[in-house]
Amino acid sequence: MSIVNEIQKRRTFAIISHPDAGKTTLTEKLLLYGGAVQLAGSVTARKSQRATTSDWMELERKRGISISSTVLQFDYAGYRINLLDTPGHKDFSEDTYRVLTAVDAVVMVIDSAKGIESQTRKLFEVCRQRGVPIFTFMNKCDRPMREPLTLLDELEHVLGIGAFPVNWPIGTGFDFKGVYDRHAKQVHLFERTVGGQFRAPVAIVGLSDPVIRERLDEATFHKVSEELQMLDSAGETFDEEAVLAGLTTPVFFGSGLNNFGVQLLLDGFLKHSPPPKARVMAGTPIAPEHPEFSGFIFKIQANMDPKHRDRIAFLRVCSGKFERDMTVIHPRSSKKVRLSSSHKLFANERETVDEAYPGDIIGLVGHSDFGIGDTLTTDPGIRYKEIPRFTPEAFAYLHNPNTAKYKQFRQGLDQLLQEGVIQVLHLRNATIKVPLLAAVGPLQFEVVQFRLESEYGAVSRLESAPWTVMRWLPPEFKDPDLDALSLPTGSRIAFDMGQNPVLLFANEWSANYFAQTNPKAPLSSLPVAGQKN
Ligand SMILES: Nc1nc2c(ncn2[C@@H]2O[C@H](COP(=O)(O)OP(=O)(O)OP(=O)(O)O)[C@@H](O)[C@H]2O)c(=O)[nH]1
Ligand SMILES: [Mg+2]
Repeated sequence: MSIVNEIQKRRTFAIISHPDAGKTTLTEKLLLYGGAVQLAGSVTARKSQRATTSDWMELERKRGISISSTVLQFDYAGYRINLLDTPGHKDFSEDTYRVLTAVDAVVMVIDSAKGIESQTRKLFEVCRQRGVPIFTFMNKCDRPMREPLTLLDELEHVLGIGAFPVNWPIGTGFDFKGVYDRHAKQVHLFERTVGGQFRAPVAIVGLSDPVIRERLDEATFHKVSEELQMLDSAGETFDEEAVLAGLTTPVFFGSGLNNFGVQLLLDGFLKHSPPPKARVMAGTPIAPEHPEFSGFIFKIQANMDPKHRDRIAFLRVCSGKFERDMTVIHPRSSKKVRLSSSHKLFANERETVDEAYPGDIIGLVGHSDFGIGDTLTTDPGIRYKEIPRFTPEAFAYLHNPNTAKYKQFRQGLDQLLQEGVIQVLHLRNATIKVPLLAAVGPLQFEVVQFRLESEYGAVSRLESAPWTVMRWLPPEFKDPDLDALSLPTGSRIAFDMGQNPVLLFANEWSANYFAQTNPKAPLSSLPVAGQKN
């Protein structure tokens, strides 16, 4: 098959939303349709019992929340799908934002009882800035939900995106009977299956079919007929271009847990979502068909498979063909590297992969030099700059109470630092050398502690640190410049992992006060370009 055909059959997308809207549950059901898992792991009401494919980390299973994004590759209906389930919690959002650089489309999941929540709004903004096409799944229709028209209205007014309902719910809560496919003018009637584990049986009939009339009470039938008439008379047609530009979102209703509407979502998504397109590098588009191989690393994860105890770098292929054992340039180190250990990923399972095409996400094992954001390519002219940087807002000391385990503690911490979701800072003139951790949110510290113990056997103790704001100083500042600063009470000078000077403040006010009183020391909320990292 030619590379063009391979590219055309790739679909690479992330599922995003506010915590608990049902991303992991939906992921599980999508895998079921892809035939990737025989029996979708049931996400039971008792969170402690859940065992989904995508939430494979021990802590994720314990807590019932996603902590780290997961890549799942499978084939369905002639497509090669690379699906990424992302964590919703804002403390883990750095991971989610990085994933958004590696995908060509997203499915935004909304809890239909809650509407658009804060984290969904933030993630949506990032997608809009990147011009990523967005597909919406109104989830949890099996429970009392907001009026569907209100939900559409919210998309348009809160997010400012056009909404085109592809299907429409019939009844809600206990009376949820299925969805109406507006294009095919057919009703998909759903039956509940135990825990939604099997593909839900579907019967397809027209709205005026006696089967429907029998199942619907008069009021629901009239309400749905009226709503559908209203949508039709609004006269909007499905505007493919607006969808691809991220200006309109196709909306699907359903219930992930009960498998209602999941196949309609999957089929509708595949029909209208784009294959991999050109990546812009320093203003120049690099087409996926570009003859040279290129890609970038957007995530690193250690110990995914306890049997292997290694780290995987996740690479998104952007152009050309990847072949195992190929030699590529690693521009950051200016080295040539042979990529011999490449894997296809399915949550924490992996399988050697010999070739990959644009859109694919592959796992590379055994290159400690690789960092997040790095480009790998056979074309020396390509260097992607995709990965966004974040300013830490949570700080804590991490003590090692057990000196006999110092080696495990240090090694574990070093490996987790390579994943890039926490940083370690060094206070200037520190008397004790306890690692000072910095992260986007405090839950990351709990994850570090848990993983240090479960993956490295090192117990640790966390001590909160009194700062909430971190700012970078000009990288050329040396000791005399630092000595000359007049610091507000409670502030400290520290160094990041690239030895760049930073300031830690108790709060915004204190940071602003510093800025006013030290005009010669301009602060930046992100490391200035050209700094070491
Ligand atoms: N009633 C109902 N519950 C659902 C549905 N989909 C998911 N849930 C429940 O919602 C809860 C959260 O589901 P998850 O799939 O873990 O949500 P998530 O979006 O992955 O959460 P994070 O990854 O932590 O952000 C679980 O208890 C699910 O069983 C649905 O369609 N109907
Ligand atoms: Mg999840």
